[in-house]
Amino acid sequence: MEKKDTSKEIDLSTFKEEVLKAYPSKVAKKRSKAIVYNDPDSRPVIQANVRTIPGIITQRGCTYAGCKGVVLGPSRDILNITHGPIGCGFYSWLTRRNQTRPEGQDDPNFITYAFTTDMHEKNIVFGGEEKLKQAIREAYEIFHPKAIAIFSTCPVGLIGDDVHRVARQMMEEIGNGVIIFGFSCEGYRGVSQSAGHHIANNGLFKNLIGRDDTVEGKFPFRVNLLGEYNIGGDGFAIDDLFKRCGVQLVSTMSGNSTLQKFERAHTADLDLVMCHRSINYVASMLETAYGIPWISVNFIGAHTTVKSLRKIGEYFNDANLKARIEKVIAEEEVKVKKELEKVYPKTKDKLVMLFVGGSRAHHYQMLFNELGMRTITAGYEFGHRDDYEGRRVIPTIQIDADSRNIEEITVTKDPRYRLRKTPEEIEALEKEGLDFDNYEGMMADMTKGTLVIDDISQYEMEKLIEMYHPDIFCAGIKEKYVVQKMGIPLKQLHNYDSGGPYAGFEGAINFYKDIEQIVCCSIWKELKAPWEKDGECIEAEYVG
Ligand code: CFM
Repeated sequence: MEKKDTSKEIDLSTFKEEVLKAYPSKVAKKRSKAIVYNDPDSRPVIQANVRTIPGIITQRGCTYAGCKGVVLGPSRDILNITHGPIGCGFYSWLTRRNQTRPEGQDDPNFITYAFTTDMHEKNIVFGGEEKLKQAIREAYEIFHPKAIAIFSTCPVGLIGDDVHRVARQMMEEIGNGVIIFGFSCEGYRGVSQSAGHHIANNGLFKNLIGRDDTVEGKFPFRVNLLGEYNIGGDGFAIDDLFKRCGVQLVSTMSGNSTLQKFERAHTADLDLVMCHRSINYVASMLETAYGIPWISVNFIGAHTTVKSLRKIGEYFNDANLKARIEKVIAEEEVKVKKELEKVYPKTKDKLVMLFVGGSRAHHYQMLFNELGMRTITAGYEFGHRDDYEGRRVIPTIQIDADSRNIEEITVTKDPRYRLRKTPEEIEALEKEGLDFDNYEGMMADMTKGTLVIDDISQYEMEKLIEMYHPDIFCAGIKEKYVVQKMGIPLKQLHNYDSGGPYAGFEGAINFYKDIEQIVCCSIWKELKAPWEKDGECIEAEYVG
């Protein structure tokens, strides 16, 4: 494939019309609402979090993946059992590269295991509850975990197995203070993994948070980091920064987490929300029940890391803390600058396309900006309108049948509720630039006229590549080889391929190096798919 001269202006304006041509009219009408041209000031309405049209090849995963794989999966000492056929458990086993580091050699770490009830036809016909009970007994006998979580896959809901009843019964049968809780996170329950996040958040709040009032840690500035999953060691990089700055991390949800950290999360004084898509519900619940304010942060990108650290300093307003933060920033900025100077002339003006999950397609634009690269189009797999347009649009989002399917729990003030800051203090901090309970969304950070596409289809992705020849495409494993066969390098931004950490300053440096290697590698231009070589061309057309 011929490479375009990237210094030329790129005309994206014909894309939408061009891509919609191929669809039957009803599909085209629906897809047209999910493909919009950005305006960072007015932020156009985008269709998001609605069912994918049957027949379209989507990037999305399922509700079970969002609950088990994403939110609960990274915690190391809760024994997670998948109630379902073998594939669901097996394919959600460690492919996300979420890392963990037990403190002592004898501390439990169940992440390396895949626990599943392995339902067979007999269980589907006659019910799987007995098999689940047996699995719990066996797991307890062998591993003696303090907590067991059960995750429902599609057949569980279809045949009516009651995982919550089994959890209660087994908790009674086993005793010993073990906590057992279930999730109704059947794959079909929502339109994507996003429903699974919400279900998981409710479960965390109902079953774990607030169980232990112990206040521990040597630093007085106590924070939770929500929506950081320690992919490729990102969480470790952030932990390290916090330690150097003197910030006490009470709980990370849920990278490198433990049961105890969840149980003590309510003892923190500030919640930092990184991936708002997957966990904004917990931030709101912690604020309502315990009075912990929250702000959004982003540790993807050196500039945003600086900003996020300074926000923490502002909030606690302690001279010593602020000085430590500034010292760390000054030390790290030297290293970052040195690396950036080496790669910038090579990466500058390269074109990026980013289609990932529910927050990274936004957050990683910050790193690409640092490299002087241009994101001409981006989108989420399962983001909601607020992830694109900003949190303020939430009241205007229509609640459809799929959203009603997810339990809404009512959270009230806990007797331990404690105001961390008076309303006057919050107001003063807001004047200083701290933005509480808010995030601005992807559109605010993308330039005018760039393309924002929700739940991109494979066809649309191919069309983008054909028309604009990006220097790098960022997505996941399902897209990787299709894109690479088109001669465009694909960087996985879910599991980072084999790379990372990419968070914090250390992560930014890693990212600069990895991206420079990828976008400056000339091998991609040589790549020809077999059918291109043989001069064959296979094309099909929809005849509606
Ligand atoms: Fe949040 Fe995530 Fe993401 Fe996500 Fe995910 Fe992920 Fe993701 Mo893959 S929690 S929304 S459900 S940042 S697994 S660590 S990379 S799609 S953009």
